[in-house]
Amino acid sequence: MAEALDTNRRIVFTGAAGGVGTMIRPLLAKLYPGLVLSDKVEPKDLLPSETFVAADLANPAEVAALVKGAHSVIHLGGYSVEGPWDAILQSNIIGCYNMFEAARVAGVKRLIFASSNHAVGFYPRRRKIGTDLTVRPDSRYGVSKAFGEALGAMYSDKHGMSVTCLRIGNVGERPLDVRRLSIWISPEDLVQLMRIGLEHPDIRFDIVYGASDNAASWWDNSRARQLGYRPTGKGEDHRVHAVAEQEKIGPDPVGDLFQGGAFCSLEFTNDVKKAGP
Ligand code: 15L
Repeated sequence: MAEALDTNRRIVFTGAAGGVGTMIRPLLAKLYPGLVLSDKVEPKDLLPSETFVAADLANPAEVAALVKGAHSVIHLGGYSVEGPWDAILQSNIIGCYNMFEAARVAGVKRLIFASSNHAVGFYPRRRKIGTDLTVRPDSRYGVSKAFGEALGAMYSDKHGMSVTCLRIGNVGERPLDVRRLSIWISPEDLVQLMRIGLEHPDIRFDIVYGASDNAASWWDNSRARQLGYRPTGKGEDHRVHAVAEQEKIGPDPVGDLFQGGAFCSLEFTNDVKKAGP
């Protein structure tokens, strides 16, 4: 039987003070009154109605205290771009492990993990990809997201946790450039995917793409659709803006070939013909 939905249950939301967290906080709060926001530092605009618990993901005791009594976790916290190894290691590798392990110990039932397109950033733009394929990270950051997906699979298979990995493209009010026409997701559509992860009765372990209904998409998101995802954002509605912004950026001989864009060209020393599958 499907588990009864209690929207008042404790749902821990990490990374609440970050860019994406700030965009979706009000949307989630309307749906889940039991939402507990977390980050290293309290957001400046915290409302009296919002609950906040500070936690450093690299500190296992703080993460354990945060998830105690939680039914579900939305794990957006961590380093959100390419960075030095130690920063990625502390926030996204150790931090992500601390979160999954604390969630297991606390008996958390569902975990939504914010993965990223950069776990598969070296796939060429001309290729349409699903989620059932080898990861091709384009950065240390992308590797950390692939690690988080792998942790999710292990905690699901070994401990029965329901885990949904959202391979997020780029979240915002509209696509920022031509690449983002293929990977953009509106805050509303992202929350729709999180809702599926928090409520769908059939999820054991799933990876879906965090993308709106983009005509230029490089991703086969049929699993998300099967789970009931009906995105309302359409990247093409913003094409004129995206093309104008792209003209200001100019060409990137490496990044323009691959889905991960500039993350691929960062520190790149290979022959471009030998990169990617
Ligand atoms: C991401 O994963 C990052 O968190 C975000 O800052 C963007 O760079 C995005 O990917 C993107 O690929 O546009």
